Amino acid sequence: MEITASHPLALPVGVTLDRYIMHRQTAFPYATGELSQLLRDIALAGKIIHREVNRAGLIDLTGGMGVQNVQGESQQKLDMIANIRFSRALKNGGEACAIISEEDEDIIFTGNNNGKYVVAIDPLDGSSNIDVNVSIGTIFSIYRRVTAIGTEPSLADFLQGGRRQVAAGYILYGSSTIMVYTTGHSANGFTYDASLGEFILSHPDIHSPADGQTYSCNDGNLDSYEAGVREYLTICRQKEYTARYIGSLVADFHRNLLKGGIYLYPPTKKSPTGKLRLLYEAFPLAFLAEKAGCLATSGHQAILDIKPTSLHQRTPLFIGAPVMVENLMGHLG
Ligand code: FBP
Repeated sequence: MEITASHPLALPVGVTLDRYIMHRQTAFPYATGELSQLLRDIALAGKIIHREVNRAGLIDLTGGMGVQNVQGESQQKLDMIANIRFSRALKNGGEACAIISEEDEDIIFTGNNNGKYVVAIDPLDGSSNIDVNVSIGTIFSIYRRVTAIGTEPSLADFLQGGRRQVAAGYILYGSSTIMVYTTGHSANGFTYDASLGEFILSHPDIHSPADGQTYSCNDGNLDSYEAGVREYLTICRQKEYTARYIGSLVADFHRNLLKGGIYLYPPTKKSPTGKLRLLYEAFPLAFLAEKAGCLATSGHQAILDIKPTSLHQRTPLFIGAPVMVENLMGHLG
């Protein structure tokens, strides 16, 4: 059998996440490899969750735990599994001195007080979709601590503000599993090849379209949206834009990032300050979005300029193609 240049066997395997991280690290002479290792620890936990999500129906990992998390939401079994897996990977990795998670009320101290970083994480986003085989994801945000290395980390390490993130991203468990992240320069996506056990660079240097024709919001909340949001959505419909709402923020965000679009979760009667959490949903996606040329706002200010005051505070979120977000802002007071 002749292996021509276009034959699949002739194609290079591609750039693995590990190799990409090492390559990027050489760009920073002062880099010590701790952030690189932390990203690897997150990727490792992502591979394990990929496996658990794929076989959830076979190993009784679907359904609720019968308990509520700090958000007052019923905790799904996979929420708990993902939370344990990420916490364990970060503890064993040794680079993170503390974690906050959507599933835990308080700061999780890893015991690695010599760790330079803290991590804010939504272990499994899109909980309402877990049992019905719809895409779900993990969202993470990393800060260099402000407290002294060797001491016990504190709240101050987590309330630094979105522009102080040193890395942020998500892992989407969808038709394929993809990890998309930034360390403050470009946004890159790595698709998981389970046969190799490797994340492979598949979406280098993502630049999102400046405009789009897709809007993502829970239409069921329409009546409780403020007038300006309803005005904007009416114009989207008049322009025959496409409504797409998966109900998993990571999945809706990923589609809009690649194809152009806007995701809206405005204040509602049920969630007057917005539903989404600032530290481990809005900040990381806003940090990534801005590196890909998108905008993210609360309706009053850029998400990354919000001064955080508590671990699980919520915010309205409008994020996506800059032209669409600016048009929306034109309708908000
Ligand atoms: P969690 O599942 O992590 O709590 O995230 C919140 C979320 O599920 C987002 O993923 C999603 O976009 C939104 O809430 C869906 O909310 P609603 O069901 O109110 O439309």
